[in-house]
Amino acid sequence: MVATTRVGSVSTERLRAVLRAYQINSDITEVVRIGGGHIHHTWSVTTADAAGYVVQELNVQVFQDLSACEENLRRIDDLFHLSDEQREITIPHHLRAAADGLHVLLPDGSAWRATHRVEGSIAPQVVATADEAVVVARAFGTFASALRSLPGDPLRETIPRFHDFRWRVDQLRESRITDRTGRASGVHRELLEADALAAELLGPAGAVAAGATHAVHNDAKVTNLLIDREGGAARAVVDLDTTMPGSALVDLGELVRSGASDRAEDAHDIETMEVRWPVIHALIDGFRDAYEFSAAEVALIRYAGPVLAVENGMRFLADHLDGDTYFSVDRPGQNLDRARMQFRLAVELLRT
Ligand code: GN1
Ligand code: MG
Repeated sequence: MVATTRVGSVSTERLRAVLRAYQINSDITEVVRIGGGHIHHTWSVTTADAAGYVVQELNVQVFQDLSACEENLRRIDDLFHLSDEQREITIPHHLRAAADGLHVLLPDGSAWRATHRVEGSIAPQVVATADEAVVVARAFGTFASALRSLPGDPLRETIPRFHDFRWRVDQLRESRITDRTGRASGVHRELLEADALAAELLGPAGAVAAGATHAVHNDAKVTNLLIDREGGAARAVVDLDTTMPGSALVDLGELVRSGASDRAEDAHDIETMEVRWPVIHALIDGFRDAYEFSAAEVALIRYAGPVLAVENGMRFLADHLDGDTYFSVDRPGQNLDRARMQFRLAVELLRT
């Protein structure tokens, strides 16, 4: 058993308390921080009986309505795990705590969730090849397609106005005017770039997000898929808190903007960055293999990537101005780097 140590700002004592709430009393033998996500904090936890779990401390500033998340997750979980249909793609199995709840609250007020670990899987940070891109995009297309048959009422909105492009423009303007951290004068060029790109894409953005008839993932970045460590096959779609009514074009746009370059999302050296058109085409083809767009949607596919790049870029830039309160950062300027990368991507993607 490991003594009480701290791994990436969590103590094993807290993890033990979380697992106990799920009736798991076995000792913890290994804790590994899983990076990559900007919102929740995530650890891979192994217990003495060789079971593996993924334990997350939830960001309740971002997800303020945990009961909406809980209700949605339960229904998504049922769709993927209880229906008789054989599915090509799945999601991790959520652990159930007392009274069957998915979330647990510790006495300190923190909120947690745990799933069984998808053994033998990894979450690559970049898509390396066009073949990999097909696998990743087909998985998200399959996921969106499966959600078409979710019975009952629409899923609940877990974050209001999440893909409301115009509202994101307004939010950035507000952050610039408030200038809480005095950073606005240092990002004059980026603000002008955001204005120009947003003006160009306002119309297409409305069309891309419109027609939201069923639930989609809404955060379909390439890193939100687990693939098989050995064969590279898709294993499970993760990060399901934003799965709610939306547009499949938004999911495709997220895939394109997150898979278009071989650089990390916060790379410095973007001047020499080139978008990888074979990978982009593979992402589009892979998604369309599994998900049928209407003719009107097909006509908008070319805008999906640029719209989502600019939307994310505006959000990163606003957060930089606000003092990095939304997306987690490891260093100052990281959100600014992320914003620059997204604007650069949008320019490249619009060039054709
Ligand atoms: C966040 O949680 P994560 O890192 O998968 C964000 C997405 C952004 C993404 C940018 C709830 O996703 O909307 O596109 O960062 N999620 C939320 O990398 O805001
Ligand atoms: Mg994630």
